[in-house]
Amino acid sequence: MALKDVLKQKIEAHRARTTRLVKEHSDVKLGEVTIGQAIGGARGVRCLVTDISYLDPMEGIRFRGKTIPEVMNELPKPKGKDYPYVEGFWYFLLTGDVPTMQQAEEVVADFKARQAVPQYVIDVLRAMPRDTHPMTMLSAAIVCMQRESKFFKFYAESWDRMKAWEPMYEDATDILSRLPSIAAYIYRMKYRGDTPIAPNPELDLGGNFAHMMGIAPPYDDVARMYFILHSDHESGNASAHTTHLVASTLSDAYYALSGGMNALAGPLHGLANQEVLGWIQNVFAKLGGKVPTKEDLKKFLWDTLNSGQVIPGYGHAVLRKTDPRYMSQREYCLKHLPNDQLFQVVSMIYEVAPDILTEHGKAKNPWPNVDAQSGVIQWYYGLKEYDFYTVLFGVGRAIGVLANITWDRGLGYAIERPKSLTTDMLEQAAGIR
Ligand code: NMX
Ligand code: MLT
Repeated sequence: MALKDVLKQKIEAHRARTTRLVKEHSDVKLGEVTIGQAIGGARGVRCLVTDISYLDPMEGIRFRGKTIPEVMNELPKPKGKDYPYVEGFWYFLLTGDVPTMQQAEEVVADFKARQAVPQYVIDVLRAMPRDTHPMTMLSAAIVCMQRESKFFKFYAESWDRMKAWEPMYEDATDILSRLPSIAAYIYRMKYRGDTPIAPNPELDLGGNFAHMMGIAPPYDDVARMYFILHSDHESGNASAHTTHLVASTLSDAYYALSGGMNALAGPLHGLANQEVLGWIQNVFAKLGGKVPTKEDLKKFLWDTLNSGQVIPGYGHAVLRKTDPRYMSQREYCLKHLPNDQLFQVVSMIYEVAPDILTEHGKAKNPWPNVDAQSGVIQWYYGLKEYDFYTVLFGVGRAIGVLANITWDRGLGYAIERPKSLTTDMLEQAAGIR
């Protein structure tokens, strides 16, 4: 059965569960909200629902109930490759079923049929000053394609709440199939002397991305691994939440994803992976261009903290242990680039930073997150323009957030609109006014 038919069955079967919860159990409490949470970024407030992934603070992410190693082992892979088809992973995130090889390859073919990027997107990118940040370019490219939206037309011409997930799914698939070409175009235009490479119709998404970037294998496997690892982190993270919030107004996937990418562009979120590399280059520059000693590195970490900066790539709003996405990339490095100098520095930071952050006493989680490791792999394969790294994160993140908003429409989630209070009201609640 084709992906869209499987998804239709799943959504229709699931609706009864959501409807029952809303109709019969709406008053059941999931927690309370404190003043600390209201001022402090709603940390830990349980008020979002998604079945695409779940983040346990100690274990890390599970996609559709599976750990990262399970996903990497169980999903179908292109022949001779170590990492799964991104297209098969899209099938898995949407349906919760591990696709067969045939089902994964059907999605590969569907993506190919949709992947042509309209010329006006290229024109928009080319009209932007070349020193524009690549995340601005990515976000603009996505939103300028909004005129293609099938959801937008469906709303205007034949709205049916029960069927709204279908045009959302179509938009999501159109966008996903085009994003690698858009990202690679931005890269080649901006950093490789304006020499874009046309897609190769023989290749899957990961293979094609590597090809269009002009980077030889095994970078195709790096791309598959990277996009899968960055896809989803339950729905409270800033990019997923923004995408969900925008889509909750019945804005289409183009508007919603562009918004999500703007959230990802912040240094406390996705941009941290660019910051990590910049920071490590600084370590090299300041400590004599070689792998520093542990003592030198400790001093550098303290200098960073004492100057009021965060250690990029460390800490997390939910996680309280090393991010398994960090570990997954570390495994890749241990296998493919164990002697790389940058990897050695990253490993040394892993040895010293958690103790220093603990002694510093502020960060609730002193362990590394996904961003601490990812730039090293890109750098190793020649992708040294680290302001591009968040674009890679964005292409991956699109998979998760687009799966989420497809399900949002399938289950008819409401427009999001939490209630705000005034400072006077908080003081009254605290008994100090
Ligand atoms: N280095 C120094 N201080 C830190 C760090 C860090 N890596 N992480 C947290 N803190 C500080 C934080 O700034 C805050 O200080 P203050 O009270 O002065 O405002 C204090 O510790 C408490 O923060 P937490 O509750 O531990 O963290 P929170 O949930 O607010 O924020 C992050 C989570 C991820 C934004 C934060 O840990 C951080 O800024 N990390 C560095 C940037 C980073 O790696 N971001 C990437 C996140 C993952 N991603 O891919 O999106
Ligand atoms: C993410 O992948 O979105 C980050 O780890 C941040 C988060 O989960 O809040």
